[in-house]
Amino acid sequence: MAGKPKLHYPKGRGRMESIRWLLAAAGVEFEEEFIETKEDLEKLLNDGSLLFQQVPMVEIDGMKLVQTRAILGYVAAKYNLYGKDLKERAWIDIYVEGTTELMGMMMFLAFQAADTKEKNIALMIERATTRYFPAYEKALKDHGHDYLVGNKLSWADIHLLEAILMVEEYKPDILSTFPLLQAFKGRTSNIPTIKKFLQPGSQRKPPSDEKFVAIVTKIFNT
Ligand code: GSN
Repeated sequence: MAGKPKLHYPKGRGRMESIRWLLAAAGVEFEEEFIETKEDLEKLLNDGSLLFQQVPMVEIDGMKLVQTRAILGYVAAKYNLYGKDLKERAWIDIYVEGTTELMGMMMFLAFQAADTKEKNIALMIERATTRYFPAYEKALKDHGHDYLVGNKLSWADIHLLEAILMVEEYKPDILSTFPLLQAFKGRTSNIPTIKKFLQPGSQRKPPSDEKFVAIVTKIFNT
Protein backbone atom coordinates (compact mmCIF):
# COMPACT_ATOMS: atom_id res chain seq x y z
CA MET A 1 0.00 0.00 0.00
CA ALA A 2 1.22 3.49 -0.86
CA GLY A 3 2.53 5.59 2.05
CA LYS A 4 0.90 8.72 3.34
CA PRO A 5 0.95 11.82 1.12
CA LYS A 6 3.86 14.10 2.03
CA LEU A 7 3.31 17.86 1.92
CA HIS A 8 6.22 20.23 1.27
CA TYR A 9 5.62 23.84 2.32
CA PRO A 10 6.56 26.30 5.08
CA LYS A 11 4.85 25.79 8.44
CA GLY A 12 1.90 28.09 7.82
CA ARG A 13 -1.31 28.41 5.85
CA GLY A 14 -0.49 30.06 2.53
CA ARG A 15 -1.47 28.06 -0.53
CA MET A 16 -1.09 24.70 1.25
CA GLU A 17 -3.85 25.19 3.81
CA SER A 18 -6.72 24.24 1.49
CA ILE A 19 -4.84 21.05 0.58
CA ARG A 20 -4.49 20.21 4.28
CA TRP A 21 -8.23 20.88 4.71
CA LEU A 22 -9.24 18.68 1.79
CA LEU A 23 -7.06 15.74 2.83
CA ALA A 24 -8.21 16.02 6.44
CA ALA A 25 -11.88 16.22 5.45
CA ALA A 26 -11.41 13.17 3.21
CA GLY A 27 -10.03 11.34 6.25
CA VAL A 28 -6.57 10.95 4.73
CA GLU A 29 -3.58 11.01 7.05
CA PHE A 30 -0.65 13.01 5.70
CA GLU A 31 2.91 13.93 6.62
CA GLU A 32 4.45 17.36 6.39
CA GLU A 33 8.03 18.21 5.60
CA PHE A 34 8.32 21.87 6.49
CA ILE A 35 10.50 24.19 4.46
CA GLU A 36 12.12 26.20 7.22
CA THR A 37 15.16 27.69 5.52
CA LYS A 38 16.34 28.76 2.10
CA GLU A 39 18.55 25.64 2.09
CA ASP A 40 15.47 23.41 2.53
CA LEU A 41 13.94 25.02 -0.55
CA GLU A 42 17.21 24.80 -2.52
CA LYS A 43 17.43 21.09 -1.79
CA LEU A 44 14.04 20.56 -3.43
CA LEU A 45 14.99 22.84 -6.32
CA ASN A 46 18.32 21.07 -6.87
CA ASP A 47 16.90 17.56 -6.87
CA GLY A 48 14.36 18.57 -9.53
CA SER A 49 11.31 18.03 -7.33
CA LEU A 50 9.62 21.33 -8.24
CA LEU A 51 8.46 21.53 -11.85
CA PHE A 52 8.06 25.31 -11.82
CA GLN A 53 10.47 25.99 -8.91
CA GLN A 54 7.44 26.58 -6.68
CA VAL A 55 5.66 25.02 -3.74
CA PRO A 56 3.13 23.70 -2.66
CA MET A 57 4.43 20.28 -3.66
CA VAL A 58 2.73 17.07 -2.60
CA GLU A 59 4.19 13.60 -2.95
CA ILE A 60 1.28 11.29 -3.58
CA ASP A 61 0.82 7.99 -5.44
CA GLY A 62 4.41 8.04 -6.72
CA MET A 63 4.10 11.59 -8.13
CA LYS A 64 5.45 14.95 -7.08
CA LEU A 65 2.43 17.17 -7.73
CA VAL A 66 2.71 20.95 -7.95
CA GLN A 67 0.23 23.75 -8.74
CA THR A 68 -2.26 24.13 -5.91
CA ARG A 69 -5.38 23.72 -8.00
CA ALA A 70 -4.09 20.59 -9.72
CA ILE A 71 -3.23 19.05 -6.35
CA LEU A 72 -6.65 19.89 -4.95
CA GLY A 73 -8.39 18.53 -8.06
CA TYR A 74 -6.47 15.26 -7.83
CA VAL A 75 -7.30 14.82 -4.15
CA ALA A 76 -10.95 15.77 -4.69
CA ALA A 77 -11.35 13.28 -7.55
CA LYS A 78 -9.45 10.51 -5.79
CA TYR A 79 -11.58 10.75 -2.65
CA ASN A 80 -14.92 11.14 -4.39
CA LEU A 81 -15.39 14.81 -3.51
CA TYR A 82 -15.61 16.07 -7.10
CA GLY A 83 -19.19 15.29 -8.16
CA LYS A 84 -20.73 12.38 -10.01
CA ASP A 85 -20.66 13.84 -13.53
CA LEU A 86 -19.34 16.74 -15.62
CA LYS A 87 -22.18 19.07 -14.65
CA GLU A 88 -21.62 18.58 -10.94
CA ARG A 89 -17.90 19.00 -11.50
CA ALA A 90 -18.51 22.31 -13.28
CA TRP A 91 -20.57 23.63 -10.35
CA ILE A 92 -17.98 22.46 -7.85
CA ASP A 93 -15.33 24.32 -9.90
CA ILE A 94 -17.49 27.46 -9.97
CA TYR A 95 -18.05 27.44 -6.21
CA VAL A 96 -14.41 26.62 -5.49
CA GLU A 97 -13.18 29.46 -7.72
CA GLY A 98 -15.42 31.88 -5.82
CA THR A 99 -14.05 30.82 -2.45
CA THR A 100 -10.52 30.80 -3.90
CA GLU A 101 -10.98 34.45 -4.90
CA LEU A 102 -12.28 35.34 -1.45
CA MET A 103 -9.50 33.47 0.35
CA GLY A 104 -6.99 35.03 -2.06
CA MET A 105 -8.00 38.41 -0.63
CA MET A 106 -6.79 37.20 2.79
CA MET A 107 -3.74 35.16 1.88
CA PHE A 108 -1.25 38.01 1.80
CA LEU A 109 -2.77 40.40 4.35
CA ALA A 110 -0.13 39.52 6.94
CA PHE A 111 2.54 40.64 4.48
CA GLN A 112 1.02 44.09 3.95
CA ALA A 113 1.72 47.44 5.62
CA ALA A 114 -0.89 48.47 8.21
CA ASP A 115 -2.77 51.04 6.08
CA THR A 116 -2.93 48.83 2.97
CA LYS A 117 -3.93 45.88 5.13
CA GLU A 118 -6.77 47.80 6.75
CA LYS A 119 -8.11 48.89 3.36
CA ASN A 120 -7.89 45.36 1.97
CA ILE A 121 -9.62 43.82 5.00
CA ALA A 122 -12.52 46.28 4.53
CA LEU A 123 -12.71 45.38 0.82
CA MET A 124 -12.61 41.66 1.61
CA ILE A 125 -15.45 41.99 4.14
CA GLU A 126 -17.47 44.01 1.63
CA ARG A 127 -16.94 41.36 -1.07
CA ALA A 128 -17.76 38.51 1.32
CA THR A 129 -20.99 40.26 2.33
CA THR A 130 -22.21 41.50 -1.03
CA ARG A 131 -20.70 39.14 -3.61
CA TYR A 132 -19.60 35.74 -2.34
CA PHE A 133 -21.72 34.76 0.68
CA PRO A 134 -25.02 35.83 -0.97
CA ALA A 135 -24.19 33.48 -3.86
CA TYR A 136 -23.67 30.49 -1.55
CA GLU A 137 -26.74 31.41 0.54
CA LYS A 138 -28.80 31.52 -2.67
CA ALA A 139 -27.42 28.18 -3.88
CA LEU A 140 -28.43 26.49 -0.62
CA LYS A 141 -31.84 28.21 -0.67
CA ASP A 142 -32.61 27.36 -4.32
CA HIS A 143 -32.09 23.63 -4.04
CA GLY A 144 -32.86 23.23 -0.34
CA HIS A 145 -30.14 20.64 0.16
CA ASP A 146 -27.58 20.38 2.94
CA TYR A 147 -24.60 20.62 0.59
CA LEU A 148 -23.75 22.87 -2.34
CA VAL A 149 -23.67 20.26 -5.10
CA GLY A 150 -25.41 16.91 -5.59
CA ASN A 151 -26.86 16.75 -2.04
CA LYS A 152 -23.56 15.25 -0.92
CA LEU A 153 -20.35 16.58 0.64
CA SER A 154 -17.90 17.83 -1.98
CA TRP A 155 -14.72 19.87 -2.32
CA ALA A 156 -16.99 22.94 -2.77
CA ASP A 157 -18.39 22.56 0.76
CA ILE A 158 -15.00 21.97 2.37
CA HIS A 159 -13.54 25.03 0.63
CA LEU A 160 -16.54 27.16 1.63
CA LEU A 161 -16.28 26.18 5.29
CA GLU A 162 -12.56 27.03 5.24
CA ALA A 163 -13.40 30.44 3.74
CA ILE A 164 -16.20 31.14 6.25
CA LEU A 165 -13.96 30.40 9.22
CA MET A 166 -11.21 32.54 7.74
CA VAL A 167 -13.48 35.55 7.19
CA GLU A 168 -14.84 35.13 10.74
CA GLU A 169 -11.32 35.69 12.04
CA TYR A 170 -11.69 39.27 10.75
CA LYS A 171 -15.43 39.70 11.34
CA PRO A 172 -16.92 37.18 13.78
CA ASP A 173 -20.55 38.11 13.00
CA ILE A 174 -20.12 37.95 9.21
CA LEU A 175 -22.83 35.25 8.93
CA SER A 176 -25.44 37.20 10.91
CA THR A 177 -27.47 37.94 7.76
CA PHE A 178 -26.90 34.49 6.17
CA PRO A 179 -29.05 31.97 8.09
CA LEU A 180 -28.51 29.10 5.67
CA LEU A 181 -24.76 29.57 5.77
CA GLN A 182 -24.91 29.56 9.57
CA ALA A 183 -26.68 26.20 9.47
CA PHE A 184 -24.23 24.99 6.78
CA LYS A 185 -21.31 25.96 9.00
CA GLY A 186 -22.78 24.06 11.96
CA ARG A 187 -23.48 20.98 9.87
CA THR A 188 -20.16 20.77 8.07
CA SER A 189 -18.09 21.61 11.17
CA ASN A 190 -19.62 18.53 12.78
CA ILE A 191 -18.62 16.04 10.10
CA PRO A 192 -16.30 13.80 12.15
CA THR A 193 -13.16 14.23 9.98
CA ILE A 194 -13.66 18.01 9.86
CA LYS A 195 -14.51 18.22 13.55
CA LYS A 196 -11.22 16.49 14.29
CA PHE A 197 -9.30 18.89 12.02
CA LEU A 198 -10.88 21.86 13.82
CA GLN A 199 -9.66 20.68 17.18
CA PRO A 200 -6.43 21.99 18.73
CA GLY A 201 -3.38 19.88 17.93
CA SER A 202 -4.47 19.05 14.37
CA GLN A 203 -2.41 19.87 11.29
CA ARG A 204 -4.53 22.97 10.67
CA LYS A 205 -2.35 26.07 10.75
CA PRO A 206 -3.00 29.33 12.63
CA PRO A 207 -3.39 32.70 10.87
CA SER A 208 -0.08 33.99 9.55
CA ASP A 209 1.78 36.11 12.10
CA GLU A 210 4.89 38.28 11.95
CA LYS A 211 7.16 35.34 12.68
CA PHE A 212 5.77 33.37 9.75
CA VAL A 213 6.05 36.41 7.48
CA ALA A 214 9.72 36.81 8.43
CA ILE A 215 10.50 33.12 7.74
CA VAL A 216 8.69 33.09 4.40
CA THR A 217 10.30 36.35 3.31
CA LYS A 218 13.71 34.85 4.00
CA ILE A 219 12.95 31.59 2.19
CA PHE A 220 11.45 33.11 -0.94
CA ASN A 221 13.38 36.42 -0.99
CA THR A 222 10.10 38.29 -1.24
O1 GSN B 1 -0.91 27.81 -7.27
C1 GSN B 1 0.28 27.47 -7.31
O2 GSN B 1 0.70 26.53 -6.65
C2 GSN B 1 1.21 28.25 -8.19
N1 GSN B 1 0.46 28.80 -9.31
C3 GSN B 1 1.88 29.36 -7.45
C4 GSN B 1 2.78 28.83 -6.37
C5 GSN B 1 3.65 29.89 -5.73
O3 GSN B 1 3.66 31.04 -6.12
N2 GSN B 1 4.42 29.48 -4.72
C6 GSN B 1 5.34 30.35 -4.04
C7 GSN B 1 5.33 30.09 -2.57
S1 GSN B 1 3.75 30.04 -1.88
N3 GSN B 1 3.15 31.53 -1.94
O4 GSN B 1 2.69 32.18 -2.67
C8 GSN B 1 6.72 30.00 -4.55
O5 GSN B 1 7.10 28.84 -4.56
N4 GSN B 1 7.49 31.02 -4.93
C9 GSN B 1 8.86 30.84 -5.36
C10 GSN B 1 9.06 31.31 -6.77
O6 GSN B 1 10.22 31.35 -7.19
O7 GSN B 1 8.05 31.61 -7.45
